[in-house]
Amino acid sequence: MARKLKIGITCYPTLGGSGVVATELGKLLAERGHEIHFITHSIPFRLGHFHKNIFFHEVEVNDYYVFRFPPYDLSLASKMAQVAKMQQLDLLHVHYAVPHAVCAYLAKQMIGDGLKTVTTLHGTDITVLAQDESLKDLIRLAIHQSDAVTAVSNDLINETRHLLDIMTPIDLTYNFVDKRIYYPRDSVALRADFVEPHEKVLMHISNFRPVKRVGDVIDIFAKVSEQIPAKLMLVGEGPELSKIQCKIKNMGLEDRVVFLGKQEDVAQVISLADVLLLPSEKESFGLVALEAMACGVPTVGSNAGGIPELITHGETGFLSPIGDVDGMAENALRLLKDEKLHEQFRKACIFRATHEFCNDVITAQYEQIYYRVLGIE
Ligand code: GMT
Repeated sequence: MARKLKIGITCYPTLGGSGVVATELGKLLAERGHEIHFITHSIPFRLGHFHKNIFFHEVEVNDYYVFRFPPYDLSLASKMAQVAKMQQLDLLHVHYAVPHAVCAYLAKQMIGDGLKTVTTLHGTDITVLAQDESLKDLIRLAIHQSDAVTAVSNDLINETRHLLDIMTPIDLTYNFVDKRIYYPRDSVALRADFVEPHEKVLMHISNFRPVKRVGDVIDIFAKVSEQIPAKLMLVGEGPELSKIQCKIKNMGLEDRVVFLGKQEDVAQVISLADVLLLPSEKESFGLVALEAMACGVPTVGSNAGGIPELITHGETGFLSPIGDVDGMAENALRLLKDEKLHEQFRKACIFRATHEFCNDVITAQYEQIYYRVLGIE
């Protein structure tokens, strides 16, 4: 049996999908007997209960008066090196190239080659930051200096190669869900609090960034609710929220839209939905669509980025070109008007989520990558 590892994990502990994936991965690795050290600016929001193999090391930023901008990146790099030395870490697994892979590179320079680094690319670090010429060389350096690089979809691998001209190997490690948490929850009583028995529920969950095209969500819902009784549930918060609230008011949809704000128990909330709407402009993977899939909820959305690798068009959801709100509304109606079709999709969703994107499979893939960089067979 291969030896248990001591792994440092750095992520944005409060940010969307990448933070969720990094935290869940740490928890699962701890269950498999590895010792996990989170090195982040605050406790990851999905960390949950105490586990004997999980430790948290807070990155504190010194705000000396000489600094116009407190140097978070340097504090993080120092903390990584300090924890690696004290805890004798085997490797650092960082999520996001900027600044985390750069900080890991600095930490390695301080510790020596005994410390290995693994970088997981999640999307925005490449699709947005790598467009910035002034950052390109830095991101390329961070990727080249990592002992292994993984990305959450083939689309993101291709984009990384294309934007940064990177030819070194990148491992594919899809996002995953813990099937012990993400399964169809009983939502009969809860549903009655929000909708009438004859109404269908459409849901959108995101951080309300422009890239999520939440305006399209409202347009799709408006078209759907012209034809069938339905409610739209919006989950999450972010920069576009007030604009979206105005749009809903202007379109006279207030009494048919429910705002749930940020929610912890995503599996329970998603289980309320009949369809998830994800019309994003860009999406390297679309973790929320996987969370919905595992709960038996098909996605209607765009075919942006890595979404088609996750959602099989015509089996676990329907995908249309970005901005095609008419097509998306038609697809949602197809599913919502036909109970037999919806049930068929529901079953296919659960099967695909639990077989292709399940925690055991993906955690084992990460483990193999760790052993490979450490030269342990
Ligand atoms: O989508 C976001 O705005 C959040 C962002 C993040 O960094 O958490 O999500 C990215 O990483 C997720 C986890 O790998 C992916 O599921 C999302 O598709 C990806 N977002 C984008 O590519 C826009």
